[in-house]
Amino acid sequence: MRLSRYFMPTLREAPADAQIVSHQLMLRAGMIRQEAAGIYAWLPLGLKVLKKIEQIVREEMDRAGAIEVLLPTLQLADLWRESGRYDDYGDEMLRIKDRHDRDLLYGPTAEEVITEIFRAYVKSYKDLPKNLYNIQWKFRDERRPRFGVMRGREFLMKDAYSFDIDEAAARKSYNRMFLAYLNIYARLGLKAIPVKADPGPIGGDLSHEFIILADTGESEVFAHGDLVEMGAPGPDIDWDGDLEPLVTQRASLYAASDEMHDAARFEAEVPADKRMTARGIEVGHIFYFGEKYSKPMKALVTGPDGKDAPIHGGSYGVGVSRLVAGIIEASHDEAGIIWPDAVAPFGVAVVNLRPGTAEVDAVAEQAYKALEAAGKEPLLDDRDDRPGAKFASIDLVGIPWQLIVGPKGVADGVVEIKRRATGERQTLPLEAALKVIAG
Ligand code: 5CA
Repeated sequence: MRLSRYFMPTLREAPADAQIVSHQLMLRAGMIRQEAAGIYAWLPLGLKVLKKIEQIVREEMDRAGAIEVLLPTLQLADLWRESGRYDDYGDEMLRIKDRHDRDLLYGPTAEEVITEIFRAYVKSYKDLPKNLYNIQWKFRDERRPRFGVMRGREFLMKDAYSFDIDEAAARKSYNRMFLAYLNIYARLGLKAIPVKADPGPIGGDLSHEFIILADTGESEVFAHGDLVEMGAPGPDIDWDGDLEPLVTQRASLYAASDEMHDAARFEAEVPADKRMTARGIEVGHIFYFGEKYSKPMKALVTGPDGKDAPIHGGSYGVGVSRLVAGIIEASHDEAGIIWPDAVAPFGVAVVNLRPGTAEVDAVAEQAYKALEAAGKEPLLDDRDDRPGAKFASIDLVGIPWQLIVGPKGVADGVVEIKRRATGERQTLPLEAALKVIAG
């Protein structure tokens, strides 16, 4: 991509109402534009990052044996009347009427829709287990949408739904998702802590939230200071064993407490010198709820004994659009965003310091083409601008590498490369520079 033809509307300053760093940086980097409270347009750079996160989530769901579907954003209220949640859900549900005066809603989640699909086709225990997932926009009419895409009203969620014959099998499905979640966050370069959680309006008796630590987070985590091994399932996690953890030993500073919602009990059990609280961002939430939806909605399968029984279900959410902000909270400096390579909108910026000078243009073009051929998704900064302004905007948008081509270097047969995360610079002949970046 040539920056002179791209659409990357960076801002020198963030609007005053952006309170947290990820919101400020997403606005300044030209990633999103607010269209209404909690409703955002995704601009090219933001969309690229969103799609990369979405793809990592998709790959890990597929690897864990879940199967992708695409559900509609609008749902029939009658389905929610069947489960009993239509009235319970309250003001967060955006209710809509169509021209026939039918009650619809913009889905805040999809347990009812997926249960309706499942019961239409699956009738026998022989077809279980099944896990269907969906990456789709959701709407929750949050009382206080804030912090940009961190708490939006419209947001992108991956939601997976498991169907099993009994509780033991369902807990295995739950544990597979638990492990897949650890793998997702590890690939995104995040340290996410699983915390036992309150199932809230989704229901059920077993639930974990996945929290990344950040001072600006809205979730409070009670933790103690022992080192724990993550990646391998925890003590209460029995998993199939055929799904390999990507991180076999990720030492984390914090073991999250099971008593997140019961601070008093927690404090009684953990010695004072090991107690601490931290703030964090909830980037995923998984639930085991058994027959909560299958019973009222009559999602029954015939078991080996010939009897029909409701399936045991779970649901598993990842906040895909929230993760864009979460990664920025975890990875930035005074100059701007520092994208982990896995989700960077471009792998490298080729910064031409003197566009219009034939020899400099030639080297910049050569670098750009080589990096494109190597699959590094280069952005060619061919803008007619001061070097300082170019560096500032490339640092701001967080591209992991810069390859800088200027008249002096070209005369000496070298270019400069800079790693965004460390600021480390090297001056090298072009071929050697390309090797460092493209591996
Ligand atoms: N049905 C279940 C699992 S599929 C469910 O809806 N879970 S949830 O309510 O916990 O949402 C899943 C994830 O979506 C959350 O962990 C969070 O990361 C993200 N999320 C929830 N509400 C918002 C919001 N208003 N803005 C951005 N992300 C959100």
